Amino acid sequence: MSLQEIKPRYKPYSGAAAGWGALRSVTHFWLDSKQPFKNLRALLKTNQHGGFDCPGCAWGDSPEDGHIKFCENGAKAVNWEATKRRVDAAFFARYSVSQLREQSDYWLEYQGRLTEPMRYDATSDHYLPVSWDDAFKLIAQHLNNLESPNQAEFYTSGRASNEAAYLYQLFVRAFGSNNFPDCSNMCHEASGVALGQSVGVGKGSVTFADFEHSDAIFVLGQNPGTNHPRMLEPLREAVQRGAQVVCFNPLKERGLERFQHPQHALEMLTNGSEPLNTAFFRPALGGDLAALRAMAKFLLQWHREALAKGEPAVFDLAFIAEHTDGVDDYLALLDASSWDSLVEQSGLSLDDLQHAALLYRRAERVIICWAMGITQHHNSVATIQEIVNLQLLRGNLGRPGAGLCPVRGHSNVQGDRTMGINERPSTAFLDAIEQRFKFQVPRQQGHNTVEAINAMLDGQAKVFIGLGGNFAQATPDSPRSHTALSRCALTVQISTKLNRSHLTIGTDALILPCLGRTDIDHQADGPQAVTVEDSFSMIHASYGQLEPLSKQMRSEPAIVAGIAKATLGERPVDWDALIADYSRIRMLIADTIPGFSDFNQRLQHPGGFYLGNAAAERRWLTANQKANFKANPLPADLLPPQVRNSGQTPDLILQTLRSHDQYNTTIYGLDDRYRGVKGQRQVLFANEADILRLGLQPGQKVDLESLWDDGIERKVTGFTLLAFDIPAGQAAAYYPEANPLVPLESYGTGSFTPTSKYVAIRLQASQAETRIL
Ligand SMILES: Nc1nc2c(c(=O)[nH]1)N[C@H]1C(S)=C(S)[C@@H](COP(=O)(O)OP(=O)(O)OC[C@H]3O[C@@H](n4cnc5c(=O)[nH]c(N)nc54)[C@H](O)[C@@H]3O)O[C@H]1N2
Ligand SMILES: Nc1nc2c(c(=O)[nH]1)N[C@H]1C(S)=C(S)[C@@H](COP(=O)(O)OP(=O)(O)OC[C@H]3O[C@@H](n4cnc5c(=O)[nH]c(N)nc54)[C@H](O)[C@@H]3O)O[C@H]1N2
Ligand SMILES: [Mo]
Repeated sequence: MSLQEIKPRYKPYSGAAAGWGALRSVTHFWLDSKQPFKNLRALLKTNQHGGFDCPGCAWGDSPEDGHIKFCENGAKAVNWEATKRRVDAAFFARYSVSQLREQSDYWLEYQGRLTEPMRYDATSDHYLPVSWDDAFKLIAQHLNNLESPNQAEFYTSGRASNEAAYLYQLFVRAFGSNNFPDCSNMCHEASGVALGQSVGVGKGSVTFADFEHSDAIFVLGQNPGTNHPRMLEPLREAVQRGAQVVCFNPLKERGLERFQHPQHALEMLTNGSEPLNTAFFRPALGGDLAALRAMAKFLLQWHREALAKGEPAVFDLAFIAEHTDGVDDYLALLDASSWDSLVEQSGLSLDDLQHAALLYRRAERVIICWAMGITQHHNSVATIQEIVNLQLLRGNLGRPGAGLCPVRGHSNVQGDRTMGINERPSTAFLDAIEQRFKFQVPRQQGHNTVEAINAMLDGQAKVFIGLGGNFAQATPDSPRSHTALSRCALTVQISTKLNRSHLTIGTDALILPCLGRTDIDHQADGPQAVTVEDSFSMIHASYGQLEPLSKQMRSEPAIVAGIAKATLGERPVDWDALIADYSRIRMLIADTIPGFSDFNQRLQHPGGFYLGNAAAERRWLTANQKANFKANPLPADLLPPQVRNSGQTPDLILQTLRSHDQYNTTIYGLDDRYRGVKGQRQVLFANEADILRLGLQPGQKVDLESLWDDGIERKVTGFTLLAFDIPAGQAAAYYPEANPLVPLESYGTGSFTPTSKYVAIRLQASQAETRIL
């Protein structure tokens, strides 16, 4: 894709997911990288032993090596990173920061790789080159001048390797803070919180092999065709061997309906495609808690009927008795829930709910998968605990082919948490760090993303350091998070590509260019590997394959070590020695984090090693050493009181989601193939009946305003209305364009995750010119 103007178009897509469309799209990105042959060689090393871990999603791999293990969107991610285009000193001399701010997110990242450290110069409004030493000194000066270490925020995005993340947390804790806002706070935080309370481990319990043994795979609030394309293969295989794939999604996402295998020539040529889902339910936004509860209520009814007739129990009574706590309260809650309330809140008919329950009951081994459609809601923790409740009733946890599968986003977001990127670390973790490194670790809870934004807005936090990511665009309430960053004394971005966070800056600002997954990481003792953890708790090594574009780029661990050494000196470790050979970092990890003993040796094993999961072994690391049924009340109303108190009634409830041509805030192109959208991103998907009810027309431009009772106006303008197959009362728009609408205070109970999938909005015919930023 070159950055040409494409005429906006919209025409529903009739093809299957993957297949020819995917092949065409990949070829574009390949050629556009300016080094197609090198990248092809690199691509063949994706997710292979001795190759690199795909910088795309966190889906795991089949343990068998040999066959090709990348997908269309993984190929896009690789070609996007491994481009020959450079954003160097000459680029920053050409454009002032104000000029760059006028460009779209798409344009900014498209310009290429950041190749040398830069410091903002307010007088000229340009970034100017700075030496690495001066950059590190500047950071150290700012940090050491703070009144308290808690006046700095240390953000992490989920691509950082285990080695980088471990050093980062060690440095920040030695500096004296637990302020670790991270992308996980906006992503699967609710899964970690809910699973931790329910079953004692905040991670998925299944591995790749479980998908081969499952009788039913439920996919809730996830769009794997775009966001985890490699997951389509096990789903397809499951359907082929007669297992059920049951989807809960308000949108009929193409990847969940039909899938074509790009490596099966016959299927491609004959246009044959596998119908993927065997049942598709379209709940209300945020309606999954009620839907899951209704399924459990049906199971309870059938269980009682079976016992009355002397038939085998529906529940796994032995499992419940031996392993769980709280079942009585939970069953009482099911009895107390009215069918009417469950139907109303789920947005599904009683027949549908019964059908879903029946599919669930008929399967002996069930895996439930979920992603952002579940986690980015007000009641996400309760919803995930309801997933667990359902699974506990039938003992669908800790046996082959059954379990819990929160499908993670960023390729190492799970590993970063394991390494201690956590604003609320466990006492055991802090004790281990304290004992190993002999310094007093901070015990005070740190800031998550929402708290970090508030601290910067209040002027409490003065330094922001971002280890990857795009804080300015990924966070909610964009104008406020932009103000938050701009109130800092210093903002530092450790990045591969230019984005809006480099233009949303404090008084002092630095850009520190780092190596990506595909780059060879040369250090004193030779090229280094890093490690990552996937959604199935598999740890494996990643070796960059391509010569870095510039000698001035540094690896993430080296940058973190450079900042640490300038700030703390040789305390608490010899930072340079660790960087010369990362196996020394892994030895420290092995000393302090459970499950990593003999880390360096076990890494040699093809496919890596499994970290283990106590819940999968039916060992419960909860306070009462049981798996807990959690009897969370159904919310009285899905609409939060702050919306009701705004005095206005919403026209629609909006979810913000990803197009096929983006990776979070990275926009690869302006198309969303499976939803039929071309050349545009400022669109609002809505039901045609709703469009007409509101006195508007499909194709018309509208302004969107969100409702909250704090008097702040939250608005985006010039969105094109697209009549779409979406349930009445709902709307969808792309993230990050719609982020200004998400109130900072609108977050999930117990998770602090912004409710990106539940925003109450009003629509108005637009006066504004469309402007894509
Ligand atoms: N190519 C590509 N891959 C990616 C990413 C990317 O941007 N691009 N991002 C990565 C990251 S960080 C993440 S977290 C994952 C995200 O992966 P997904 O969670 O698949 O991402 P979203 O686009 O947010 O899609 C959410 C899905 O949930 C549905 N949904 C919304 N609300 C509800 C609801 O209330 N109930 C139900 N049942 N469904 C609902 C939406 O219709 C949509 O299909 O993907 C990762 N992989
Ligand atoms: N409204 C709304 N908001 C959301 C979401 C939503 O669904 N709706 N989703 C949320 C979710 S799930 C997530 S995970 C967050 C994502 O939030 P982030 O992780 O902060 O955002 P990304 O867009 O993934 O970050 C992209 C940038 O990362 C840098 N980068 C890429 N690769 C590397 C690397 O290897 N190293 C380093 N150091 N930098 C690198 C590049 O400079 C690139 O511009 O957004 C959240 N925000
Ligand atoms: Mo994510």
